[in-house]
Amino acid sequence: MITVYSDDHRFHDGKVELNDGKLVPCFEMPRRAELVLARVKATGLGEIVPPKPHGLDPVRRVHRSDYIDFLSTAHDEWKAEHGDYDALPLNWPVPGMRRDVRPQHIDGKIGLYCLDVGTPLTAGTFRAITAGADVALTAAALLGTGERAAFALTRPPGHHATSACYGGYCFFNNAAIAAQALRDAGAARVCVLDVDYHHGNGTQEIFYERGDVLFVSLHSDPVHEYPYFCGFADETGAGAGEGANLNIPLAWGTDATQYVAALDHALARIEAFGVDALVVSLGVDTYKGDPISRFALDHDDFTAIGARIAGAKHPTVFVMEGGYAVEAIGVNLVNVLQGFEAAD
Ligand code: 6XA
Ligand code: ZN
Repeated sequence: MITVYSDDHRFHDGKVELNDGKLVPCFEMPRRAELVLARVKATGLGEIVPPKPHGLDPVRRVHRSDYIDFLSTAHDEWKAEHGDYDALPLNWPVPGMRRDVRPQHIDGKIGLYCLDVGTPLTAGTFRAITAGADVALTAAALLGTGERAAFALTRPPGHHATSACYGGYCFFNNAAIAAQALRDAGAARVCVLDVDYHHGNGTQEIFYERGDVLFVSLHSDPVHEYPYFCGFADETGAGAGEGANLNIPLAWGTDATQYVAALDHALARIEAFGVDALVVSLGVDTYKGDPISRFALDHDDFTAIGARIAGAKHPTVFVMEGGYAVEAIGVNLVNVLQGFEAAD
C-alpha cells in the first residue's frame, strides 16, 4: 500500500491544551506522525510518496470559504492583538446570543469558528493543514490510478471539523475532503467509515443531508464522552440524506469481541447501501493504553479490524485520525493496514 506523507505536519505543534481543567502539553503532537512513518518504513508496507499540491478549491467543496479565510489569517490576527503564542477561544455564541453579527476582534472570531478549548491554533497551523488536505487528496487520487488502497499519513486529524468550525484537534476535515474528491472524480456513492474512538461530528455534519455519501461511525457513547452533543444512534440523516448516517455508540470498556461485532454491523450497512469507494477515518485511540480514551483493544485487534475492512472489497483510502498512546501508535495503525493487505 502506498503511503502519502509530508513533513509539513510539523508546522502544527501546539504547546498546551485545556484538559480536565488543567493546561497540559498537547496530546496531539508531531511525534505521532513521525512514529507512524517509522513503522511504515520498518514494516516495508510500501512506497512513501509526497503529496501533490491541489490548492484550496477541493477544500472549499466541504468547508465554507469564510471559515477557510478565517483560518488563513487567524494566527496573524491573534499575534497582532495578543502576542506570538498559540490561540485559544474565550467564549461562544450559545443559544440566546447572536451569530448573525460578524465579530471584528479575533477573540470573537475564534468563538464563532471554534468548538472547544482543547485545540490551539498555532503560527504554522494553516501551512500544516493545507499540506494535510493535499495528503488526503493525493491518497484519494491514487484510487483513480488503479490502486486498491492508499494511506494518508496526516496530522492534525480532521473528523471533528465541521463545514465552518474547528475543534477536537481538527481544522480541515481530511476524510470529508477525500470523500468529496472521490465523488467529484466520478464515484457515484462513497462511504466514510469512522473507527476513531470519538464520534466524527464534523464528517456527519458535512454529509448529513446528502444521500450520496454514507457516514458510519463506531465510537464511545457521547452520553459520557467527547464530543457529548452529537453521535447518538437516533441521528440517521435528514432530507436527501435520511438513512445515510449510522452512529453506533459503544460503552466504555468495549473489548475486541464487542468491537468487531459492531464493525460487522457497520460493514453490513455499507454493503446494503452499495458504495464505489470507502474512506476510513482511522483513529487508533480505541487502544487499551490510550491516555484519553476508554476502550480495550490490543495490538492484534487492529490487524483483525483491517482484515474485516478489506472484506468489504472496496477501493479504500485510510486517513489518519486520533491515537495518543504515542509509543504504540505506529504498531497499532500499521497493523490495521497490514491486516487489510494480508486479507485482500
Ligand atoms: C477533548 C478530546 C479531543 C478528542 C480528539 C480526538 N480534548 N478525536 O481524538 O478523535
Ligand atoms: Zn479520537
